Amino acid sequence: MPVVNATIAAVLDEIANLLDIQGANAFRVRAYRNAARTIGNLGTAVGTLLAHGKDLTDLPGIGDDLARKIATIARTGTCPQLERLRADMPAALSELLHVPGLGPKRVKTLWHDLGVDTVEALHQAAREGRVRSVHGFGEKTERRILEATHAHLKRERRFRLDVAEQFVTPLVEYLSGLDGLDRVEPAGSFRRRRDTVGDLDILATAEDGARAIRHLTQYGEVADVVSAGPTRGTVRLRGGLQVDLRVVPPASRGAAMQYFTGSRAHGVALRRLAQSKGLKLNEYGVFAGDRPVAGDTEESVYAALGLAWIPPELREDRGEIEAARTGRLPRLVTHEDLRGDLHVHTKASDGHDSVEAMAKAAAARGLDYIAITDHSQRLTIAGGLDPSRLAKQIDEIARLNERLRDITVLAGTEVDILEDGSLDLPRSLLERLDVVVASVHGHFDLSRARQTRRILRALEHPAVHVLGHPTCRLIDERDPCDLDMQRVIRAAAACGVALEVNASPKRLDLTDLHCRMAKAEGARVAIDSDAHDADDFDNLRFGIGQARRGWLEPADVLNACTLGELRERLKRR
Ligand code: DGT
Ligand code: CA
Ligand code: CA
Ligand code: ZN
Repeated sequence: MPVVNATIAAVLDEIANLLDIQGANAFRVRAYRNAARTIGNLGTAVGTLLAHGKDLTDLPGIGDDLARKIATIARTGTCPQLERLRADMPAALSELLHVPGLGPKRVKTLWHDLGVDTVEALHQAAREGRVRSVHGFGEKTERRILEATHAHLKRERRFRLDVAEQFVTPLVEYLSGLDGLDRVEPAGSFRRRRDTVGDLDILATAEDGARAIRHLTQYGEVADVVSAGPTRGTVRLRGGLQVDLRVVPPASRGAAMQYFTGSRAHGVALRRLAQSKGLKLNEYGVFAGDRPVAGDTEESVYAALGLAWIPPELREDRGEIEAARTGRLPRLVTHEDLRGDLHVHTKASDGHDSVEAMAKAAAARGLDYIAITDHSQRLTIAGGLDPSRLAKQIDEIARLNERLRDITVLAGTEVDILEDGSLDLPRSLLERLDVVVASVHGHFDLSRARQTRRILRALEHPAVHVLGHPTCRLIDERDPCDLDMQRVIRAAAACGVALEVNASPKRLDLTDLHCRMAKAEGARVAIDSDAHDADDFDNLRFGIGQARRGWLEPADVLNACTLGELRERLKRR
């Protein structure tokens, strides 16, 4: 049974955390953390690499010892070292590290001095005023811990779309392998391409439902079975993701797909519409009295209600039903509409591949152009380019274009927006570039007024073409900057600057609602991979999902136009 990369990364992270709490050597801890990041970012499953005889020590920062451990984890989902660490320490300690503001040092202290080993115990200790008595913790810290643990205990656990996808692909393949279990397809928020999913909903058809559900419970990644009945089963996979499988007869498949795709709000609105027409809609079909009038396909269900079929990404009760009724559904942008990618890194800064390798990878995926946009000098940890290195890269790209046939490489930069809204490179150099992406990489916590002013100033800079990852959120890691997005989007429209939908599944920034706002204000959007290695071009599909959720059409997307049109638009700016 394949262990997905996200699980391997989680195991490595847990080892790092437990070692850190034990007070192990910092280099050792960092080695595990870096390995977790490397594996988590890989485009190909480790199991597949190993099956092809690849040597894991070719990956950056992975030596013989780590490679052996990773191979063990890829086979078994765990490794002896982790089991030893877990046996030595309370199980919930790693969970404490997920409370904002708590690092390994503090967790270690709280554990030793107060015996706190769960989030609940810490919350209780803070409530009783015991935390402030610990050396290095004051009243203020205690109050923050009280709030953070409260929020943590209340929050529902969600999974990033790309992490969920790593589980979905092998699971669907496994389920489809059972004779008589057909048309296995994800529904729910996963099908609607939300940026995160709470659980996975899978729909399939079968004559013998109970047998199909039993097959699910026998899947190798299942950690525990929550329920297993004749038409529905729920299991929790290793790593915590919950899966609902529903099995329906073929005649109800369309209605069930519609029902379990949701969203709830969309479903409620549809049922109301059905009622107003004297019909009844449920997960088995559309009925006039007891007579079924539709249900085998989704199209038939929508048609019975007088509606065009609505793409899943739009099903949030945000006006899509009215649009489907009046023939005004948008022609949503697709992956095939993208002609280029305007945000790409190379090993000149913090990417892993050369300009040429990135160009070839993009060409292989059918793109006509990419812009190379390495970091600028201020980002020293990311190997940012100073003016002289950037000037050399411009020449390198010009030479490369003479040799390349299938793709054009544009010279660009991802220039840092400094704290005051000025840019990290001189204007004269920026004006030599084909594409200037301007992004924030620090001072995330300025006040709303200052942050907004900072971005507006950058937008007004005449050399800027794209505002990179506008809110700087990292899903599950960093909240978005406090920004007046309405003003930012209006200013972008007025200045002719495109707003990025950064397609990295950790960012997905702009979000769906901001895409919609951009369209309403007449601002263009650029759907970019922010690729750091060749495989990252495949992330574009996640950006497409958000853009579609934001009702965007090809005309709204800057990099859905031809190279000729793009050059015109960049010049006109
Ligand atoms: P999630 O899992 O939180 O990311 O979001 P969903 O949309 O996947 O929600 P989930 O898994 O609770 O249910 C899947 C779909 O099934 C949901 O979008 C609509 C449908 N559904 C489930 N329970 C109900 C319900 O009680 N009422 C209605 N109207 N629909 C429901
Ligand atoms: Ca779900
Ligand atoms: Ca569900
Ligand atoms: Zn960036």
